[in-house]
Amino acid sequence: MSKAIDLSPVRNIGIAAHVDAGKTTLTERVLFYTGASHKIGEVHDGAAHMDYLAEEQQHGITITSAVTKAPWKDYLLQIVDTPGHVDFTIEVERSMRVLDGCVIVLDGVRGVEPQTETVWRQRCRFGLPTLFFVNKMDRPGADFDHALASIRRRLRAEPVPVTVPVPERHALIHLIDRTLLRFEGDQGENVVVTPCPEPLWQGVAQHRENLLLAAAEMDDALADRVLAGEEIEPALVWVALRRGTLAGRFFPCFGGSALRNQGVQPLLDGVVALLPAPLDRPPATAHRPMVQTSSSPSATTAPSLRWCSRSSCGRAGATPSRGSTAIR
Ligand SMILES: Nc1nc2c(ncn2[C@@H]2O[C@H](COP(=O)(O)OP(=O)(O)OP(=O)(O)O)[C@@H](O)[C@H]2O)c(=O)[nH]1
Ligand SMILES: [Mg+2]
Repeated sequence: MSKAIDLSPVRNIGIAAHVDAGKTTLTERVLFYTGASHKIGEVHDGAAHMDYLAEEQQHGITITSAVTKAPWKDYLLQIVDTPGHVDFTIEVERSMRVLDGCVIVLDGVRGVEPQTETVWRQRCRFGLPTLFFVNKMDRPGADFDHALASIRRRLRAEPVPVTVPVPERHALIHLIDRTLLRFEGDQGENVVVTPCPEPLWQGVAQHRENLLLAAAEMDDALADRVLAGEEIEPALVWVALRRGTLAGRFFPCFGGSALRNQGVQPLLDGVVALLPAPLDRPPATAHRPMVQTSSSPSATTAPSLRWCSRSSCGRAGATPSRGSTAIR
């Protein structure tokens, strides 16, 4: 008799972004912090575990999607690192079919870029609950608020910040817990959590307010308490944020710098708390290809059918006719 597997602690997530936003660098940190790998492999050294093809290591770019497993606390993450280059966009598309949620990585200097818009459209097609990670906050010119504004303007989506980077202190402010997080040790493996000092908190108080208002949208009782100015327990905020994220109402945003080992562990906490388990997702639907049978009453009127693989569609004169079925 087959044994039932509990899927509630499983998170099937993809990492998607414009080329060079830092997806593989981020995934390498995930492998290291979760203990799935004993050392961090850097893309620029041609040593990233996720870029396993010789061509990927040689050129420092991801070409194929690669999947890996990593345990985080009581959860199991199954992560797909996708390529960002436009030539390999079909790799992102085929990965999204098997995912339950995704993390879209932005470059903190550039914000939303052209290929970010493409992966956003792909994510919309599959209705995937999504978090953002604003990476490269160590770079001169990085601007978290600008990145959030670009999500609003170019993707027409509502970003809700959860962690706000403080690059000059090599730290993050956690808006739900009201804490300051510093990443110590050679590779940022020790997360030191202290209450957020008042002067720093003043700078992010508006973000906290926006976060609470977003959470309040999902829960009337919580809304009353937020409007009354009461202190809200973090657990309640997480539950409301999860509800809004799964419903696609808003998109929690985390910040940091994967290369400098900052901000990855709180992102993982966000992934397990906010993104869906497989059973939280609606069942996948498959489309039965139209089959022409002589007994079918519509057979004589049905448009001509032609299976069209991606390669044959690309050939001159192979434009799919009405009613043809693309196999992807
Ligand atoms: N300064 C800085 N550089 C970073 C950061 N994260 C990644 N990089 C660098 O950005 C470059 C691209 O990083 P990747 O991780 O390969 O980016 P990617 O999104 O996986 O790239 P593709 O898969 O080819 O689209 C590498 O040189 C990284 O070292 C960061 O947080 N800060
Ligand atoms: Mg990559």
